[in-house]
Amino acid sequence: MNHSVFPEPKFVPLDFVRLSPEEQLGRGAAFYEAMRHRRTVRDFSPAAVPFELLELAMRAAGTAPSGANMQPWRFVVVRDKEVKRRIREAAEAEERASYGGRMPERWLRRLAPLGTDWRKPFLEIAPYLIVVFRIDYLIDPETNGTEPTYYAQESVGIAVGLLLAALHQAGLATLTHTPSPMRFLSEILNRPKNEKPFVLIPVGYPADNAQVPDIERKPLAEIMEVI
Ligand code: IYR
Repeated sequence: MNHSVFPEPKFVPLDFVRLSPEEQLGRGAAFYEAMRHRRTVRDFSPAAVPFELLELAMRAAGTAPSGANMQPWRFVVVRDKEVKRRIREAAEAEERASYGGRMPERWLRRLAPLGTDWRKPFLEIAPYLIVVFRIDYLIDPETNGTEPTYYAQESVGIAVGLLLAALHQAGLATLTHTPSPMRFLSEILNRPKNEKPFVLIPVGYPADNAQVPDIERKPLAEIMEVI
């Protein structure tokens, strides 16, 4: 019996499909096989993408677990050419300062294998930019009082992982771009003050001649430990 002042929690039966061991292995392997081909892409084609694919991926991202189920994410999709142009301009201004001295040498050394620089043409070329915002607190419209969300950083990180996987499964290329600082995104996109820019994700098809850095993923033995 719940004697507290809170309402009783309501439960429903779990909707869970128990797979055969063969199905489990098959599906587990197929997902890994798909995901190991996912690459961060910086050479985009301007070719149009069905918007429905983005909607499906955002629905998938929205299934992520979150602290107290507060779902502290907002996905702002930019397709407007002029808004994309302004985002590119502002991002390149920040990146110029970052590459031109704000990032310490050891950071630049780490980035060297990726071949990145301050230029961000993909921000205008990719047909869509998904700008993910993290909601750090709620604002009561009546009282203007605030209430925190919980584990917002972790929750949004998980949602973005699902978003990237879903877009990849739908045959689209993505880039997790984090121009720093990202305040300009709040301004250009007119976001309320309780939303913080989290990551900027250009979405589209790769350019025909797209190249990616020749870098490796750590083997399982290096990322897993079983006690
Ligand atoms: N934000 C810059 C620099 C950059 C930083 C990291 I950490 C990367 O993995 C890649 C790039 C940029 O987007 O170029």
